[in-house]
Amino acid sequence: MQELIDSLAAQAAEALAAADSRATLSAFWQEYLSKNGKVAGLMKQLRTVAPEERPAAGKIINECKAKLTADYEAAAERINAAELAARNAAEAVDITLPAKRRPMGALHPITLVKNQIIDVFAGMGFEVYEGPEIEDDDHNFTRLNVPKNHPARDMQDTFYITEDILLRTQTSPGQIRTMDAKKPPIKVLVPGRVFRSDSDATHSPMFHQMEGLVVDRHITLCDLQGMLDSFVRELFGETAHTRLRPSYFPFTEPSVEVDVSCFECGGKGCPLCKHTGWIEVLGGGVVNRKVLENCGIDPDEYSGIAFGIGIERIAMLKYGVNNIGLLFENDLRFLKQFRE
Ligand code: 2NL
Repeated sequence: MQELIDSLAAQAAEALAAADSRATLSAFWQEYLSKNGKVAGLMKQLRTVAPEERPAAGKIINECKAKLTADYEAAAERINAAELAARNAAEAVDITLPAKRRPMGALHPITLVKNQIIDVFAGMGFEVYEGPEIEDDDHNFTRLNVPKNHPARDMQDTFYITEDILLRTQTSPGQIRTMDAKKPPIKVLVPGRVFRSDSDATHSPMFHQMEGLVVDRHITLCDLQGMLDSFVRELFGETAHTRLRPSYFPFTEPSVEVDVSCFECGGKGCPLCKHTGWIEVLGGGVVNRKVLENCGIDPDEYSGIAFGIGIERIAMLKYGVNNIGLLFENDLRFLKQFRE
């Protein structure tokens, strides 16, 4: 019996030393330590041993089993550690490798120009307000002194939703709402989408406008030109300056068209300025007394100036775009040129 046990112990020790994976270890356990394994087999053979020797032999088998179990557990720990180390080595990430570059989006040229204009006027102390795109006739026309039979109200220009509700044709109703909400001094900039039934190379039925309004005591047309002079210097360069030409809008009196000295040729004449040296950039004027009255502001105490800028027009001039459609097609070959 002792010989059998010694031989089994030696055999088992060899098998365990050779075990190098979970699979071979599991096979070892099946062969030696399971219910039908070789150690259990030895126990069954105890019957063949003389009764007086059985307790001693049983004790030796139990000791052998305990030692094999302990050795098995030590081997399991060794193999698990080795497998973990191998996995860590295989899955290691080289953090010194350069990162993959992801393509970055960019702001649309209209947004770029809108932000540039807001930055300039924010620097002069303007707040920004965005009004609704769907307006009523009262805010879009009546309060702005656009009379009932004025051509601007014509069905050809305005998108009506009902007889009284329409898509705003300019952002001025936003300034009317500002004057309703607060007392002078007012310095507000209203950017946003506007809508007119008009479409060709330089007109789109939806376009973006930026209107500005200042209402305070002693505001004059000179304030408008001074403000716009510093605006065009920031947007078009240090040598840019403005020229006012008389014009007409129902909501301003006097009204002006504002030209900027050509930033392409400096005023000598070129195709961009059609050889005049000047480029029309916006319209404005002194707020009509009737508009102030319509907003509950006393025109004998306060006066105001206002202007309206077409954002697409500025973007086209600045970036040399000759067809407004390019700004709305969202062709990436066009848009990628504006990545800052
Ligand atoms: C243009 C230029 C303009 C205004 C907009 C305005 C707004 C209020 C009062 C007075 Cl609340 N005026 N806005 C003034 C002059 C010109 O836009 O070319 N518009 C057709």
